[in-house]
Amino acid sequence: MGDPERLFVLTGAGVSAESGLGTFRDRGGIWARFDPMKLATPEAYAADPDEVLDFYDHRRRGVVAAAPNAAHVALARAEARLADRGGRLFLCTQNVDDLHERAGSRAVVHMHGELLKARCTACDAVTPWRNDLNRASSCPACGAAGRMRPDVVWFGEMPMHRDAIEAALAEADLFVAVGTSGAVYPAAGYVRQARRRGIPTCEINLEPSDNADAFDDARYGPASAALPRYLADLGL
Ligand code: BV8
Repeated sequence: MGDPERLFVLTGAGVSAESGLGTFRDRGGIWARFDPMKLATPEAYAADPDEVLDFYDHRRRGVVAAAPNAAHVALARAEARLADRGGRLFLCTQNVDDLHERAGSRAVVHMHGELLKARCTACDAVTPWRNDLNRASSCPACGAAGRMRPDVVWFGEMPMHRDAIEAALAEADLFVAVGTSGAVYPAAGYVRQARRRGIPTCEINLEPSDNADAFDDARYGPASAALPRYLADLGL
């Protein structure tokens, strides 16, 4: 394979695992301990907003306290190196943390939203938000109280930035998935879209993911070691 010019990277919770943020589907993971249907759906929020807001408050505190690891840093460095030689690294993350940004990545597409932002369900304004949210929280844009929710994508909601993601998939010459189980759609389907275009695909994960057979290359190990090594092999 020649040097990639248009690299599409999809990241998942495994990239942030070594920063101390829990993954979802591993043994002891977030969805092994909590029912996602009771915490990460619009119906759950309508039925019991306090419980849903508490769950996200706890996770937001974890994100604020965490720090990027070597996997985040390697991706930021690769983005800059590829840009220097006229290429582009499109970083699409399912993660709601801000560790890619804090490692120095400039253009991060958060397809499942961002935990450090809140959205007003009255006026739709999105506001940076680092503190707890509760039913007294009011919207800085319209003043409505009790209408703020985490700006994340719940099950049954439409993922964000779909047009930019589709456009990047259509022009990529290498697709790499890192630290994702391949269990949640539409993200889990991107590798097959890439394969249909005939471009090389690689997964970097602790163990084979649910759709490991869809990739034509794989590197297994902790992302903090396997990803920098892989990017170095690409000259990035
Ligand atoms: C939608 C955000 C319609 C907030 C989350 C079939 C086709 C299409 C859709 C569906 C379908 N069947 C069902 C659906 C609907 C559903 C879905 O996929 N359900 C699944 C469960 C079957 N999808 C949706 O509802 C989505 N919306 O489809 O809209 C649509 C869309 C497009 C076009 C037309 C119509 C919305 C989904 C949003 C879900 N949001 N949460 C929050 O964080 O609370 S889910 C959650 O899973 C996470 O947030 C994360 O974003 C997502 C993916 O998880 P991963 O990142 O992969 O994490 P996981 O723990 O699973 O895996 C971690 C991996 O890392 C493991 O493999 C592990 O081995 C590895 N690892 C661990 N440590 C390390 C490591 N690897 C390397 N190094 C390490 N150190």
